[in-house]
Amino acid sequence: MERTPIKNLTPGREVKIQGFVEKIRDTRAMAFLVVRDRSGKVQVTLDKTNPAFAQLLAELTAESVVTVEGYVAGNKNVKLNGIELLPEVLRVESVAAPIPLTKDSAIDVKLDYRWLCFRGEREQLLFRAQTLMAAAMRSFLLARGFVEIHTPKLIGAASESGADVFEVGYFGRKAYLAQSPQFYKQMAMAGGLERVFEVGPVFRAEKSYTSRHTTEFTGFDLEFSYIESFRDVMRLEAELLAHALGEVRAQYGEEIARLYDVEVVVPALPFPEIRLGDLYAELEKRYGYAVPEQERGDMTTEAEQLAYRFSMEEYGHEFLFITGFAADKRAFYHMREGGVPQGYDLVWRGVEITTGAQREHRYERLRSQAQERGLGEDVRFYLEFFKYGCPPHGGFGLGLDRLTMLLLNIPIKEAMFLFRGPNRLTP
Ligand code: AMO
Repeated sequence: MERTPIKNLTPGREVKIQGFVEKIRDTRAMAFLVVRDRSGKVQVTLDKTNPAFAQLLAELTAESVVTVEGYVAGNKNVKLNGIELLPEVLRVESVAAPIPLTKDSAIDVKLDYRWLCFRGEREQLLFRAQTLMAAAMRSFLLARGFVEIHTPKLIGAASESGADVFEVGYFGRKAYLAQSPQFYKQMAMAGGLERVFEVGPVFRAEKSYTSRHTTEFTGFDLEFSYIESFRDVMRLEAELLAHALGEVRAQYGEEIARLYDVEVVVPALPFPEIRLGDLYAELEKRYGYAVPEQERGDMTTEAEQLAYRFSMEEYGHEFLFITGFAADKRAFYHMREGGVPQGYDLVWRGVEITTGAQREHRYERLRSQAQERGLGEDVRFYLEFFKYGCPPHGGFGLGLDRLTMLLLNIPIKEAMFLFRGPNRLTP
């Protein structure tokens, strides 16, 4: 018999279901199981006068995996959807040892047994919402002529800065794990692909212990050619996010509100924008926040959080673009005009989710901006990309895990399939 998803069960049919045993209530004559698969739950009612069932029940534990074949009956007394499954066959596929987790277990214990957390309703929703969000972003870009690329993660030289890079042995020499597909996205522009994106792993050897840093995350990166300014990049990103959040709200908005107590807000276009200097002036005036002098050209963590408050108060908007960073705080490849990097950060609900920019595509200028940073040998191969003609272009990098974490208002450790941090390499 073919397996039926539990949510499709209707009274009056013979079916086969398979899933985890969520609950066992054992009485003298009868036993009641709640069986759960990814689609739903159903009560299985066992008559213990059947000796085969009585024997199986003796060994059955919570979270064991079972196959049940039987008849679906309507029963008004059953709280769970008013139906019960009356089995003819009950087979225990796998007996579960006692579950080493409770709702209140410490986060590190939960991470040790991450797969058991996946069985919960919240986590199942997380993966469905994240899948939809990424799929919506992908289809938005495909509709606009973007192609998806897959760039190497093992590289011969550090990509962004040289700091925060993981070194690995590579047949007797050194290789590094890619910190960003940045150089290769730009190589695609020099190659005339015009519009590319990539969804892939990004590695950062940062010893950060915060709720939003991880040493390996999934980057959603894109790059496109023939832009007139970095505002074209900002506009595309705002449209992309509004589209993705629209889809998530339509399909999962209610469930997210019920299980995570967060409203999915579809952001209005265009997103508000403020220059960094003006933002600091506002934060000081409104909230008495004085940024440390040496941080003035960049965003601090406190400033990100306050920027959310400011954005809600001033624009009624959860997103805020910040522009006008100091050149020495930004990557060497950002185009500059009058010394100002032509790029931005995007903050959502108080956390940076994106860095984006128009890139310097003119070989001589790019070379001298690299030299300023003392980058020589490491970027030689990259500079080559710009020698033989390259369109003006720009793009951004978006952290998918941060997006999920902010969507559901949870720490990044709980927003990822498996978190990686300075102290965590397992499971
Ligand atoms: P950046 O270094 O700002 O820019 O990274 C882009 C986005 O990636 C996410 N992110 C992280 N997420 C979790 N843990 C981390 N340790 C972490 N570090 C970064 C954030 C961040 O905004 N090449 C540029 C992008 C570009 O200009 O296209 C870059 O990598 O969401």
